Amino acid sequence: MADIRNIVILTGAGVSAESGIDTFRDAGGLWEQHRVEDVATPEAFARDPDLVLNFYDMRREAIQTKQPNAAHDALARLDAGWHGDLLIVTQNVDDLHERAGAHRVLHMHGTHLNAWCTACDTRTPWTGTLIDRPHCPSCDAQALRPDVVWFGEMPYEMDRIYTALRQADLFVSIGTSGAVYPAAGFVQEARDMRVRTLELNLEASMGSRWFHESRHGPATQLVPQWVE
Ligand code: BJW
Repeated sequence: MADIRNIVILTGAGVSAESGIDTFRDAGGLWEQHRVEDVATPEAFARDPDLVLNFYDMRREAIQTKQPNAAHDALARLDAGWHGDLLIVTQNVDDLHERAGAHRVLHMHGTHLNAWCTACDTRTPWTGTLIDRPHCPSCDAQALRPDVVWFGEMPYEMDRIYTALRQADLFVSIGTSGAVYPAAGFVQEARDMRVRTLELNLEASMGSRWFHESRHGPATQLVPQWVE
């Protein structure tokens, strides 16, 4: 890492798997229990809001009982001690990076712990349920939804992410299948900019072939080994 100054780290569901949070596409993952079209699109929310709100209420409640693992801890240590630019771009809607102590975290697919009012566009910290249609604390409308990015919606802060990628010396992808764009395309963006790329994942992902180096194993082992 001697010649590395600026790092972009992309994390996915695999980094939180060993904290007991289901991934999306592994055996027994979330999408085996719920078809993605039924719960993670704006059309699904319009068609059956109770199903969607219940799905997110259950996950929001479960996440609050989970704890950061050794991979989150190692990334938080790296964040605290790294003097160059560093950005942890997470696709995860949990807050385990922050609870481990990381500060430079960007949630490109939003967070479970906000409610978004579609009437006044205010985001409010939220740990309770949404199925009972609470009123927005700002405008009183009953128009709150989970502050997460569904298929067909624009992920958050893309300009900031691409700027960080352009300025990076190293791009590291941790625990993500490479199935969902635009995150799955970051490795190719990085390579186009001649940025070094490294994948840390349980197994070969859909994007493994794009990385300069790919290491396979559980995040709680690979990430601390890479950081120390
Ligand atoms: C471990 C481990 C351990 C397990 N240790 N590893 C056709 C072609 C290309 C694109 C499209 C297309 N048709 C439609 C699109 C666009 C679409 C898309 O990508 N669809 C694909 C299905 C093809 N994308 C969108 O619609 C996005 N918006 C968009 O594109 O806007 C336009 C735009 C264009 C250009 C620039 C900018 C914008 C929005 C995508 C929103 C995704 N939303 C979700 C739900 C969020 C809320 C919620 O949580 O419910 O985000 S879907 C879901 O997938 C979630 C995740 O963040 C995301 C990625 O999943 P992730 O994290 O990779 O999890 P898994 O389960 O897939 O993988 C886990 C990995 O971990 C595995 O590899 C395991 O091996 C590994 N692992 N245990 C280490 N212990």
